[in-house]
Amino acid sequence: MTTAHDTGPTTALLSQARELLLRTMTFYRDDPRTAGWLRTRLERLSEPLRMAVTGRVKSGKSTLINALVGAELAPTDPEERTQVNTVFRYGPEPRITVHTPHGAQRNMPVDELDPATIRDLQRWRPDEVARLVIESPSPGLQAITLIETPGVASTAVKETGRSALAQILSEADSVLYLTRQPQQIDVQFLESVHELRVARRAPINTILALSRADEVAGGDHESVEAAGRVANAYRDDPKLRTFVQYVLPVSGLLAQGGSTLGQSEFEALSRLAALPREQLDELLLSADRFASSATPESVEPGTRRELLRRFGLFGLHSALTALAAGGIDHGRLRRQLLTESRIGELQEAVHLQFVERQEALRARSTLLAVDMALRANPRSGDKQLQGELDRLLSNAHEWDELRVLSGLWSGQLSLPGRLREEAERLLGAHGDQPVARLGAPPQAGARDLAERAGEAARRWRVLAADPLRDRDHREAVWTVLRSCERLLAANIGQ
Ligand SMILES: Nc1nc2c(ncn2[C@@H]2O[C@H](COP(=O)(O)OP(=O)(O)OP(=O)(O)O)[C@@H](O)[C@H]2O)c(=O)[nH]1
Ligand SMILES: [Mg+2]
Repeated sequence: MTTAHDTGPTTALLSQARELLLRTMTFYRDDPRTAGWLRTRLERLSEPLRMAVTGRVKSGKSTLINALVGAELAPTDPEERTQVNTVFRYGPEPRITVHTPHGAQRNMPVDELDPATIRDLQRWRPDEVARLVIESPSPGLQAITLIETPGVASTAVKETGRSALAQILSEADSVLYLTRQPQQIDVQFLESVHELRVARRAPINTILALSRADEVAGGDHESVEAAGRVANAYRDDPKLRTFVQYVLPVSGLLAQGGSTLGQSEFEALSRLAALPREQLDELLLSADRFASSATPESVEPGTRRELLRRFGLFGLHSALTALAAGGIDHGRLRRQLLTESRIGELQEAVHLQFVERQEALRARSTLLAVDMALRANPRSGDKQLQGELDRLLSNAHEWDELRVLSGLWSGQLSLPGRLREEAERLLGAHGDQPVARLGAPPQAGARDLAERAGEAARRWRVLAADPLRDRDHREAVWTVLRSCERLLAANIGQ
């Protein structure tokens, strides 16, 4: 992060939130459970940002996590699998820790992490295991910790009676929500996230991924493109856009396949691609035929079944067509699968919306922790902490920015096209850094940035003075203006 960002207003917000958390800890110092719980929240501030990967049962959460981590760690299965919150975080050595519902922890020594071990642990019941923490030295986990939650409306969530929502929000700073196609149940869930007291004032950042995109339109060669069109349609859906910052299609399976493609898999695929075209086309007619056909013997059915599990029919189609055309080596095939999966766009969205905004997101989680502690343990003398919490929730410009952005996206606020684009950019929709907000070239210096911020501030000041607009509109314009002024202040005199 740049210096300007480190010393910017968001950092001030985070340190105020941290300060309040410390004071709340002192307030509950004679209550070890609450103080201990608050201490874990404090420790999280020095760890990577936490993103919950949640959504419908079987929406491909584990597969996508593997793709983001770059290793097959999370077990993926056709039957309902992930029953407990599973945290995937960076650690220098592979390690698994089991947390019980009563607060105990048990370290499980492992030489290597493999899905089978994790699968066995995930089979434990939620009343035996509250959380699994998987540590891996994978570089994919250095900037962000991923938390898979049981699917929305899954048996685990129903059985324990815990709301999926409460679980997620006490665990994560941001949410990646997966569904193959948004339905009422998804909208209800996203809406309820938004209606929490803290979230009403400080919106929770959410990306919606239309998952398993390679299966749209029957899994043929146009599937991922078709999924892109579906995502575009939802991008303009006012109801969804009230709750989510970003909508995009992704195929976790192709991404996982691309990021973990092994040499023996590449060789088996190459042998298949060398078959006469007609034989290959026939083999690819259906998943059944591909997996169980007696021929070709050069790649036996067991291997074909495994290839089908790993890449799906669409992935096989795409890989074999590319290999049959020739000139594709292992590295290129990996890149092709990754491009088709559209994982790069998802990673970029995660970076722009979450990693770059992490100070504001961490501040929100910290305030949420204070709110939860105060609500769960009311006692005399807590009014002052409550007042301070309310003040931080009401006054932070960061929350106003997020609210105006969702107002613009959901259509509750309207601005003429060009102004709207500029407002979105200045509010940080394309990245939190000053260069992104000001639409400046990456190498722009502080002076250039200050000039751009000054010009933008002048333009928005004129708009803010327009008396004909309604209150919401005026407030939105004021918010953009304040963002310009902050950018100006951060870059002036540097
Ligand atoms: N074709 C295709 N299949 C996928 C994709 N993602 C996941 N799958 C398959 O869908 C099934 C479920 O995938 P998981 O990743 O286990 O889904 P999940 O959401 O973690 O499932 P639960 O944790 O049990 O709710 C597996 O058989 C995966 O191979 C995808 O992008 N494309
Ligand atoms: Mg899973």
